[in-house]
Amino acid sequence: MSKKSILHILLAGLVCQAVSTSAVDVVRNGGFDEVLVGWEIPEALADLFPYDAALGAAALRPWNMAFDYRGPVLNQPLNVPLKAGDTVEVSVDLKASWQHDAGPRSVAVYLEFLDTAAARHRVRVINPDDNEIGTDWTTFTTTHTPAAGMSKLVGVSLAIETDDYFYADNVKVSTPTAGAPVPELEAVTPTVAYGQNLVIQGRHFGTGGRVLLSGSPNGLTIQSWSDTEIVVEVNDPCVGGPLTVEAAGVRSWQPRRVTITSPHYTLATKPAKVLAVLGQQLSIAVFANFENNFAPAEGITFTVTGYGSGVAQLSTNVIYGRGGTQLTFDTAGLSAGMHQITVEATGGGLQPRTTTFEIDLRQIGRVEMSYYLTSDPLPLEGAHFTRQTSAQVVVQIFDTAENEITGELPWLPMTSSNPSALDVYLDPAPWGGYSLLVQASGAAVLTLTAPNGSDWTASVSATIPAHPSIVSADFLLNPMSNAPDITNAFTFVASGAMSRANWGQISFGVTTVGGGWGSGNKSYTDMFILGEATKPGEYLFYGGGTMDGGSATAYRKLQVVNAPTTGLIRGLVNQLKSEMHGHGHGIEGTLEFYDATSGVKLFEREIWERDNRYTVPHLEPGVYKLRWMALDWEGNPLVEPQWYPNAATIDQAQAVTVPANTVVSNINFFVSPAPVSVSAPPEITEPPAFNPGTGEFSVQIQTESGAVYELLKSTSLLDHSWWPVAEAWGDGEPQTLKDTEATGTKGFYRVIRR
Ligand SMILES: [Ca+2]
Repeated sequence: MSKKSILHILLAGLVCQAVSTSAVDVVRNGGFDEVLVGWEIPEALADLFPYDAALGAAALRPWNMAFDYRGPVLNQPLNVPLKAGDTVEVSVDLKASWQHDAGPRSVAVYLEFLDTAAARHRVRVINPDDNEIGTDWTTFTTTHTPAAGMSKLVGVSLAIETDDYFYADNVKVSTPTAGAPVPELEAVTPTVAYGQNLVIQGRHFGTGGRVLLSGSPNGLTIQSWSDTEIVVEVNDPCVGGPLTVEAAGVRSWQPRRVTITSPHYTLATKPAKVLAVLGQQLSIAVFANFENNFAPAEGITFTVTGYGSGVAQLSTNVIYGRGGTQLTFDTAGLSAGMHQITVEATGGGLQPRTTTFEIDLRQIGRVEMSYYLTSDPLPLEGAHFTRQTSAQVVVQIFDTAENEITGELPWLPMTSSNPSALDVYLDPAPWGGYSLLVQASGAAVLTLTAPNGSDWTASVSATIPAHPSIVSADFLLNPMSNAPDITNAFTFVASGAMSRANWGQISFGVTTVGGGWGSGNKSYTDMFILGEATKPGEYLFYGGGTMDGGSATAYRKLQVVNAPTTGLIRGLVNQLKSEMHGHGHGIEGTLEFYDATSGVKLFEREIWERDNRYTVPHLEPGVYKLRWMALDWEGNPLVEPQWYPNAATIDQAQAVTVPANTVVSNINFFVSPAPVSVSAPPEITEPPAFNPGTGEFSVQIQTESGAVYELLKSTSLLDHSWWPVAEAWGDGEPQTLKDTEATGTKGFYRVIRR
């Protein structure tokens, strides 16, 4: 179906409004001809550039965005007074990437309003079904009538609400009257110590308002305010970050970054918001980044508040260095709804800091279980199988409001009442899932259990012919140890002579060391050893063959345990920014083991996981000091190495005793990008500007004495490769930075201050 030129009218309702023919489009650079001028990239995406140079449009999921990011991608502040009866026309062109799969509703356009009591309200005005968006551009429009009491339209934003790939262009917001200008920042003191003044220069600041750093006015005292300059004194507990001026409720765009040079710390949680179901246990990382040699002897102490009848437990209440603590939160006792949990920290003679995370707690309303043998799903309830096989089981979980929430939840356990006939295998990897192993004739009830004990069942049965079938399939050793010198055997016996045998294992690295046919080719034995340091767990093997009358395959689970003469440690590597490694939640690096007494490095283990949990099995018992070293694709350190726990040096590290036949848990790391020297933070002083190949490019900047400025060029904003084309030493005067060789292809320019 062609999706070109389809005009989608959403939310129009039945109320007909006379829309003024002189409606004015109040969006600046809605077609992205000037790249992202006028648009603000949210702080959470500060490292990204949501723009597609080839399309000349906004990329709502840039390639390096964290897989799990949901929220605004581009915001534009507006300043449009409204009167009763005014309507707002909104229009946007949307396009799907070839990579997208038709999900629910991935793209949303929000308007932000200010009411007469100065409270802000976000309203989702466009949110089409993904099926309505093609790989060609489609225009979506709506006419929105603001709720009663809205006095001003203060923003428009483009948001991505699934993990899918979309583009947006030609954003238009038309109102009966033209808007007034929004505050614009031109120069901001980049670094400041507590007790000092910050000078903000720009335009359209009006006569008063607020200054926000990292979204908070705390610790900021306005000294003077004019239309073009604001002076504000900065004190604890201000933590720096992106600076926004809010004049009469209207915010500036393109925040400038301010760094606090006094010793202090910042708090953050990850995740900041989590969707969970009743009774679920959550693991939240609480980060405390110590800055500028902040090193209180007594450490900083955490308390958790606001959780009602939930149960909160911290892995440690006090930390002494840059890092964090792990919050385990049991939602048992909480009711469905939104819950805001606050973590407060005190210490170091500073005012307390708080950080919050939100739990969107849902009740499961309905579960749908189906299975695939071929390409079409069939209901699991009542399923009857007539041959030995493995069927993929798909579980879909819906809340009481019928929203599907499966993808947000961990795998729920599923058990079988009769595993010798019909067994269940769960591959616990994020991309894994359930398999129903049809082994023998019989009936079973499969039970899926929710964290609060609610369960859902499906009755399944099988009638397996005596022939062709696999009459037995067994391991010599089950469970088996992960010691590298143990040989195990998997033998399967068929109901008749096999002309061909098939065997193997799923998601598992084993090495075959021999094997062969049994008498009359009715059985086959595979001798194997495990890969080095195989993790304990359940692994799935299969064995089968072709016989007279057809073929049959049996599936069996092998239980691998840690060798009892060795130890095992487990933990989490928490990364404040998940895009740090470019693959979502995953972790990649080495865990280094040092002799706790001599400090000599003994060995290291490479860790590569699709989520942030790691397991190091088969460890020689000992007393170690441990260091996490994260590496990028080329093996370069990406984050500060960290000693356990939260330590910068081996002397500050704690010894970890690893006994034999014991699991040592909660060896957690909290890593942040290596801190930049505060005396010379590179700062983007001019946001990227586009030069369409006119042959010359120059920009004038106001310089500061002693600072060094560079004009950088890039041919594509997608790969983040910028190179210097001009340099200037600041002298307190305006200076011009010029690309004298801008005769080639079109490019992008920005100015940074070193
Ligand atoms: Ca465009």
